[in-house]
Amino acid sequence: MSSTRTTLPLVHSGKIRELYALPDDQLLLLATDNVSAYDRVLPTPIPGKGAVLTQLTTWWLSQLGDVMPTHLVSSDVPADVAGRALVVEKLDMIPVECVVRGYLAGSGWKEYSESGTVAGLALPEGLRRGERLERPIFTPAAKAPQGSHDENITFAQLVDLVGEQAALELRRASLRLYVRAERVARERGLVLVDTKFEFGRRADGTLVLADEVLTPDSSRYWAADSYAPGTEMPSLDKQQLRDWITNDSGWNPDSGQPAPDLPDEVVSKLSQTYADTYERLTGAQVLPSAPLEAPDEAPAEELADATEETQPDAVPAPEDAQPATEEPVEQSTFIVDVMLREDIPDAQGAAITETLKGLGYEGLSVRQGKRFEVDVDGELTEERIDQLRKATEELLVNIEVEDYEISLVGNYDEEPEHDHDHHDHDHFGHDHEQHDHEHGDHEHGDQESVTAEDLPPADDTASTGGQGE
Ligand code: Q0N
Repeated sequence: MSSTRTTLPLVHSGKIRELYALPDDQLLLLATDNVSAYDRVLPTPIPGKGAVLTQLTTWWLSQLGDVMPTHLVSSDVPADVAGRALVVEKLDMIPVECVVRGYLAGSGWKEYSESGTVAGLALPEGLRRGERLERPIFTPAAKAPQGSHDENITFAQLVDLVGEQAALELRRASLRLYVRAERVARERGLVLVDTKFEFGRRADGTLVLADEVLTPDSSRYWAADSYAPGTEMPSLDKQQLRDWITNDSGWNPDSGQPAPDLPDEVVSKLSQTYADTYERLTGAQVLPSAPLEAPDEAPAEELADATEETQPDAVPAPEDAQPATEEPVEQSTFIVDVMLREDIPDAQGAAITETLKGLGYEGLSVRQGKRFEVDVDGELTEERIDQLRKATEELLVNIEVEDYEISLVGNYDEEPEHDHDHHDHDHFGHDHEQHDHEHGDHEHGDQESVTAEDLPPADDTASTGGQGE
């Protein structure tokens, strides 16, 4: 009897995923049920894992297909690998792991707590473990010269490896994908902490998203409802495994002894966690898949490598620190200022006016407002601005009593060097006639420095009230 895994030529075997050659420059990307921990593959497979991760990749690719082209051709695969394999375009792969981190976790937190940097990028002081970064950061990794472990590389090293144009293209694509995915995950109750993308090129040079995408093997997810920065938060999948290994297995991963078989309850809990993650994200049940039969002949061992432990946890090289705020990503920051209309009594503003009078400040009349910072991802079209205006009216403003103004203070679509000539400080105030505040331009800095320091503290009522001058 001939199985897919014995009849097709094996292109790449990583013990967790396998790639087989198909006709017409296509590949079969197959996910086994194997799981890795502490840099090795454990002896006990997790039933359903390969199917869940394959179908999660398909679902994410469908969510991201409008961000950039993907390598997915079809899910129509031979029956013996149904549900756990994809037909993909054969690409010329770029030998770099494109890691994006939106929260401080794992090796990123470790480095930050020691040096204030993540992969050499300087971050603001005082961030806590698990904290969401103001902007996601791109921390690429590549194979170390010797040894199979991936190591963080600086953006300059990436430029040396792939050229400046390609490096910028990879960073931009990775950040755009992450920004989209993080929002989608958050809407579904999951925190996408960090992830690793791989890209390849078509013969015509087009950059294409490849590999597994946003699976628990390539990403770290937390449950949003137990998100608590400052504490150690377990990643959804691997934690149970690590807990069992460290607390109950009696096995020391450093001992050189082979890993022990996993007990049934650990296996079924892990199966369940993978299925739960899938259902939470997609709202659908995992489709059943054929159990995976071992190939008659073992895959060529020399093809195996250690790329399968894909949690972005490579050892950092924190040399030349560079400001993290220079990451270009197609995202714009707006400030929405909301004030009570002139004809609506402002009790809090009046109270502040009275307080100031009590302190000896005569002749000042304070009205209180509120300010929102809104990040808009995606290309900045008229429709997007319209959408922001609508959202503002729907969510931020009671138009019966409040008035608002929207200012664009940062646009991250372009390279930082030549982004000053357009968009900055454009004014998108609405057209409600009588109650226009004539606020004028906000004195925000350049886009590189548009961060919280441009905003008054939340309780800084006097400065907010004073801006209508
Ligand atoms: C491929 N890997 C995983 C890059 C390779 N669509 C594709 N076309 C050609 N090759 C591959 C794919 C996919 N997916 C993917 N190997 C080959 C291993 N990575 C490790 C990092 O460098």
